[in-house]
Amino acid sequence: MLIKNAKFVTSAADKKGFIRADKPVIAVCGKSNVGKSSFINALARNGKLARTSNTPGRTRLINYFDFGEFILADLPGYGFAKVARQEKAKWARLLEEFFSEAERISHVFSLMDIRHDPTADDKDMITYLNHYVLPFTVVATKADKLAKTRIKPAVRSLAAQIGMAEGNVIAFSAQDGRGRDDVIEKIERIISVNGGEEYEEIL
Ligand SMILES: Nc1nc2c(ncn2[C@@H]2O[C@H](COP(=O)(O)OP(=O)(O)OP(=O)(O)O)[C@@H](O)[C@H]2O)c(=O)[nH]1
Ligand SMILES: [Mg+2]
Repeated sequence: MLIKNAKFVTSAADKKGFIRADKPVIAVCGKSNVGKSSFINALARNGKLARTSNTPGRTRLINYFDFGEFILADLPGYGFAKVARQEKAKWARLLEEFFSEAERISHVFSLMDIRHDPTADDKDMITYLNHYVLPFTVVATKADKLAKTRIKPAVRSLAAQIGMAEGNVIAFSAQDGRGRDDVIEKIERIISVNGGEEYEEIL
């Protein structure tokens, strides 16, 4: 699959803003600063598509990007301590609404930092995805920050801690492009599924 000219579509602050797409919508979730926007930019090969930032909690809206054959939804990050309680409640409601319309979401990329153990929030997110019976893949971000020999053991450890098969965890780096091909291959499989029959098998 060739990705070119990925474009920003729209932002949604609430349920009314959710889009009804005629192609698969794939969500990207993870804690603040884990690299969600950078992941999207790396797939698009466009560093300016999604806004990235050193300041965690930057993306407060759901941002949709059209990749031609599919849509990526950049979800606001969780686990940012400095956010006010009211803001957190708003976030929770937005995500709840988003995931509760599971039939509109073809897949979720759940991003976790390859250097750290999954946080309680990361584990909650996995529980949540399982609860809504959403197919997902874990993307272990910032792999360039580990020595090459440590990448595989880190993936294995991450997979074990969240009770997933190693094959469902992809080491990724927005910086050096590691894992980009694996993610695209995964997306190809997701969008080639038609009629939902194969989904039932996967689930
Ligand atoms: N070295 C390295 N840095 C990365 C990588 N991905 C993201 N970063 C850096 O991590 C910081 C956060 O990246 P973002 O992509 O903005 O993270 P985010 O998950 O979208 O953050 P929020 O929108 O705040 O939830 C930025 O300074 C990025 O440059 C990566 O693969 N390698
Ligand atoms: Mg972001």
